[in-house]
Amino acid sequence: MHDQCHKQDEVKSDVPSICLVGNPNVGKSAIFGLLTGRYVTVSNYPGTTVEITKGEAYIHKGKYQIIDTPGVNSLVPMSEDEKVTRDILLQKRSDTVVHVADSKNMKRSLFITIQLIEMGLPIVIDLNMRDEASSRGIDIDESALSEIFGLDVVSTIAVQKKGINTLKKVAVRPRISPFRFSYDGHIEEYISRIEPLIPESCISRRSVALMVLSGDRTLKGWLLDNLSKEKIRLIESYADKAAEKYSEPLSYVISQQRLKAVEEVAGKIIRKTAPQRKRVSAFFEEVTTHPAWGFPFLFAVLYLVYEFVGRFGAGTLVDFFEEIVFGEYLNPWAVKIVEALVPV
Ligand SMILES: Nc1nc2c(ncn2[C@@H]2O[C@H](COP(=O)(O)OP(=O)(O)OP(=O)(O)O)[C@@H](O)[C@H]2O)c(=O)[nH]1
Ligand SMILES: [Mg+2]
Repeated sequence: MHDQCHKQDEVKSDVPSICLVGNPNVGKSAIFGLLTGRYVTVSNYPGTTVEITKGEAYIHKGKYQIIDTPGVNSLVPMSEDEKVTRDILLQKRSDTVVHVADSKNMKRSLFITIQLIEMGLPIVIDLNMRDEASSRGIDIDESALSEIFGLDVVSTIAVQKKGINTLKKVAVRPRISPFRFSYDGHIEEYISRIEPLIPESCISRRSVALMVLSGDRTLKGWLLDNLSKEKIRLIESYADKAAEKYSEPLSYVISQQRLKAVEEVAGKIIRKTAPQRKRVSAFFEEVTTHPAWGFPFLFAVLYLVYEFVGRFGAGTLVDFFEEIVFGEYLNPWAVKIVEALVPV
């Protein structure tokens, strides 16, 4: 897989690359910023208006190229952004794919994880936004997740710069997951028919076969560049035949079967805990319900209310409005206006 991948890689460099991939809004760019520092380049992905940010990181004195990719909801692209991310994985060698996952939304993240695993890529899972997950009462069993997929799993809170050193450590020694899950027999049969026809790339033939079966039209250009028209026609005829068995589109059937695998994994790694109360509200709740401190606290609050409403509101503010606002400004102006308009 990698020989062809090296040939297609437009950046002929020995610097290993770390590619950040994940759903939209999960903190990829925040992690990118923490890994790379100041010197980054932003360029449009060839032939598109989609911006790709690249930077450098030094990890254990080694230089790495870090690539920030557009967020994806699936790696069977439905938008130009998603196509760019898929094309980077397809055509550019990634020495590591850091899958940035939103810890509070693990099912959505796992849908991407299993597609990256299917691609046969070297992966590290970064459970970001652990703070938001905890405050919603969501805990993730990191070691169970690591065991299920045979991958390193780290937790980060990018906005607090937490976990970045651990992420750096594991990002330079990623693993290829041995995790496999099978689709129904009919889909598996057509995967095995299409797989041998798929050209080499930076991702597995199985994952490309699944994209074709999902009706991914965005692959056509790449297929035309790498395959004869006859072979493409044969692949397409297999995809059409495979779809005939189902009343729903094959892309939907494949997604449903992936979601089933996601549910199974999610059931083993997501634990609900009591949501962490915000520290300030927890303090007030404790003081106001305390048998000894509750009443003094109540009197303190009543006194403050009296001071604010009784003295400041009814005294100072009323005097200010009566004497200054009305006495000095509004009343004299109103009298002047009336005198000017109504002849006496
Ligand atoms: N609470 C919390 N917020 C985070 C964390 N990481 C990132 N954010 C915030 O989440 C928002 C999205 O972060 P980005 O880094 O732009 O996410 P992204 O994955 O690059 O988003 P796209 O490029 O749109 O796919 C920003 O407001 C970040 O400040 C985290 O660990 N905890
Ligand atoms: Mg981003």
